[in-house]
Amino acid sequence: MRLFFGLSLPDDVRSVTRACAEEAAQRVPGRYALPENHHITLAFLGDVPEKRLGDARDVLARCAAAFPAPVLSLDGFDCFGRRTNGILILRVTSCPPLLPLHEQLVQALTEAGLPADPGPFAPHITLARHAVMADAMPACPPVSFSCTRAHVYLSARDEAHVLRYTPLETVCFSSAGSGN
Ligand code: 2AM
Repeated sequence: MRLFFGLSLPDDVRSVTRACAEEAAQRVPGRYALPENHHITLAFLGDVPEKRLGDARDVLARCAAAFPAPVLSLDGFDCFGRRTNGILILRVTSCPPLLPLHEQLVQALTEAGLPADPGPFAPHITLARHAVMADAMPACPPVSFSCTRAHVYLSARDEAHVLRYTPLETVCFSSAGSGN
């Protein structure tokens, strides 16, 4: 099974990212992700034997329990890769920053004998692949939200061959200092 660790979006934030994608699609051609699939990747594992799902969950649970619930903000449109055939993203900033969490996850996965893509890591929400970027992009609404939970996601195609990201396991961040 193809797995990754990630953060889901509250419904109201997903409405904003959906609207951002719809607005972007007016000027940026590309293969747009399903809004249901909008997420923030924390670490990508790749192919993992089904019997090791519990070990992957334990890694995420341990690292998340030691990390304060982050407050995330959408930080505008950007592009990974080539502007003529790139990945259209929304940048995400986090308080505290997510890079140390990503590094801890990669280290803990490696120690557990699980695969882990070391990065580079830049928090983002993928809106479209094979995007042809426009010279000017609209502003993205100033949205902030708190994330209390992280998920082990399954990346798989459904019966109609549509790619879906499904949370299989859910774990909690530390509540220390977050007011939760
Ligand atoms: P992204 O949209 O956040 O970049 C499932 O494949 C998800 O894992 C992708 O949507 C992608 O999320 C993320 N991912 C991160 N590193 C990856 C890699 N090396 N290969 C494939 N997907 C990766």
